[in-house]
Amino acid sequence: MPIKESELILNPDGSVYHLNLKPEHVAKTIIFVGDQDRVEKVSKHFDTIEFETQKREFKTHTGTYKGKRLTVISTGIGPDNIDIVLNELDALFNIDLKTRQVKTELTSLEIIRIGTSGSLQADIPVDSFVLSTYGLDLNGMLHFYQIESICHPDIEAAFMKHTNWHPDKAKPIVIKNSGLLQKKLESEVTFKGLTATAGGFYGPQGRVLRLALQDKTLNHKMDHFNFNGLNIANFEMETSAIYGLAKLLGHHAVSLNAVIANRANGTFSKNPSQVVANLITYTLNKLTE
Ligand code: R1P
Repeated sequence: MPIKESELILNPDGSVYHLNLKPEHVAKTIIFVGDQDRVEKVSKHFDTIEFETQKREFKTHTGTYKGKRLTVISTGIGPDNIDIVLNELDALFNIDLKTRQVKTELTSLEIIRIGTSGSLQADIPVDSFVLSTYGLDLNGMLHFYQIESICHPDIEAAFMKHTNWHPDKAKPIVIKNSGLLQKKLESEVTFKGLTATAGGFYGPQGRVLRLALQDKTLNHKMDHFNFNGLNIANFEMETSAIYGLAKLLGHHAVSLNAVIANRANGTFSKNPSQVVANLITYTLNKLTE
C-alpha cells in the first residue's frame, strides 16, 4: 500500500514537507547541529558547497570536506524536532517518493550530532567534549514507537530506583550509540558517559527561575547515579531521540557535545563559540581520518 499524502507530506516540488529536501540533496553522512547559525560554522570548512536550503529552523548545506560528501543540517531545539528530521531524512533514502512505497533495500545513514550541553559532573569541565555512550531519554517522545528492542531495562530500572522516579513522568529509556561511530569519533579528549535528554530547558533540566520543581533533588541524584561505573555526563535536548530513532530506522548515530556549562559547580564557559568551533574541527577531522 502506498503511504498516503496526509502521512508523508511532499511540497509541490516533490521535496519533503519540513526539511525542503529531495533525495539528491543529502549525503549519507549527516552532521546534526541544533543552532541554524552553526550550519555555516561547519560548512565554511568544506571544499565546496553543492546545495543550500532552509525552511523554518531546518537549514541544510551539502558539500565535500577533504573529498568526503557531507550534509550538515540544523535540527532546532528538542526531541520533537528530531522526530521530524530523522523521519524525513530516512524517507528521502528509504521510501520511493514517487510510488510512496518503502524500498526493499535499506540505506543506512551515518548521523553525528555536534551540540552544546551542560555537564553534570564537576570533573567534566566547561570547554571539554562529551561523547554520549548512551542517551538517557527523559522526555517521552520515543514512547510513541515500539522501542522494546532498543531499550536497556537494567540501566532504566536502576535509574528509576536511584532517583525515585515519579510515576506521572514518562518512563526513562536508555539507548546505546553506534559502536562503529564511537570508534571513529572518540579519543583521549572525549569524556564519555550517559547523556540525559530533557524535553525542556528549565524545569525539565532542574533550573529554577520562578517555578517550583516536582523534585528539586533530581539533578543531585542524577549526578550520583552510577551503573557499573557508568554515570550521567551531561544534559541536553536531542541525543536520546537521535539514538532511539536512528536505531529503530537502521541508521548509525553518535552524539558529541561541547560542554558550555557545568551544572555541578555552576560555571559557564568564557568563550562558548570557541569550544563549539573546536568541536567542529575535531569532528570533521575524525570523520575524514
Ligand atoms: C538549548 O539551549 C539548546 O542547546 C543545546 C540543547 O540540546 C538545546 O538544543 O544543544 P544545541 O546547541 O545543539 O542546540
